[in-house]
Amino acid sequence: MKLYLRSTLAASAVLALGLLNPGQSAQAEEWKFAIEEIQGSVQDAYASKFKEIIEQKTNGDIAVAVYPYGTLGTSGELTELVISGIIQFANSSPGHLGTLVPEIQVFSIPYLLSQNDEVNKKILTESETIYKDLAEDLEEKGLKLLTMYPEGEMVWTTNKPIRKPEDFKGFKMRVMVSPMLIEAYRAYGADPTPLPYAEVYGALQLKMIDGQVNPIFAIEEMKFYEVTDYMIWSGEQEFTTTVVTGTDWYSGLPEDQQKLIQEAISEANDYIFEVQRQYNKERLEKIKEAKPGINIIELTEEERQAFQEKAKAVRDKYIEMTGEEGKETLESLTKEIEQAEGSS
Ligand code: 6CS
Repeated sequence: MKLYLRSTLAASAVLALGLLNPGQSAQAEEWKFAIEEIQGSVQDAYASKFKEIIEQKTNGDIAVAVYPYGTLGTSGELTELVISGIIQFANSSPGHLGTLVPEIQVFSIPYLLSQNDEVNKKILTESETIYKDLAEDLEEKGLKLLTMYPEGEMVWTTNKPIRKPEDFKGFKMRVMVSPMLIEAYRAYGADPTPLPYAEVYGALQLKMIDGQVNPIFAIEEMKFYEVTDYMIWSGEQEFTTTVVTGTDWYSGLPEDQQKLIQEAISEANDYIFEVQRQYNKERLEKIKEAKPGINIIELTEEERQAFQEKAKAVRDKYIEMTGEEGKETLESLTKEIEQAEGSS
């Protein structure tokens, strides 16, 4: 186990792990799975399903403890704990992983993934670009990529209507801590403000930022709708996440346990695609009930095109940041998406 930790917060998570044992039997081996979201979220549904499958398949010989957001640290710190082998699994979303693995930010390029859910499902579970090229990039940092899945379309929640790039002038838009996302909102003409997830509500309330972007289920459970007046669908992006484990830990496992993990990942994947769809649908109704005055705006095709046009520059920025290898990743992923769209 690598014991070097880059942040003191991550080190304090180690202490928290000692104190926060969610109570498994003393005999059971325990695998720890940290998520970037709170209980009741899409990531929680996935991790809970994974837990259920592992515990059932091993008759409880292996227990999985799920640690929700807020118990062990920020997204970046969770990734660090996985690399160090202190915890075994974590969600690590591209929007946060970009400072460590710049190539993964391909998923932060607006209007890259399809508008067709089935196409995205196929890409996120089978793409060679993801499971060969990007997986190698992660491997170099000590992370084994187990899977990727979508969590729903990103929706802007704002304090004013945004219908065209000019409306973003002087607008402080909160983004995840990713250089690509900063470039994306800069390209739209906004003033991007990277902040950790836990600070978004307070920053909106105190008017330090003017808006944020996330899938509907998150807007509901994090109560962002309480402190913003508009929900705007721009069609720019699907929120995606990865599930990672530590390369050192995983490669030290017996083959049957590696197989068990792969099976549980695949079963949990089948489950989550439907669950995230349902969560996003139901939570929109909850938001409308809780705040009937919320303004719902769906940008027209023409309005979306203006943002799409601006987003073209973001592809060049990605290549600038990642070089020849990133260029190949972007091209091969784009080709795979087009092919999947053609045969859907
Ligand atoms: O906006 C964020 O930072 C977060 N959004 C979601 C939906 N999940 C995790 C992530 O940290």
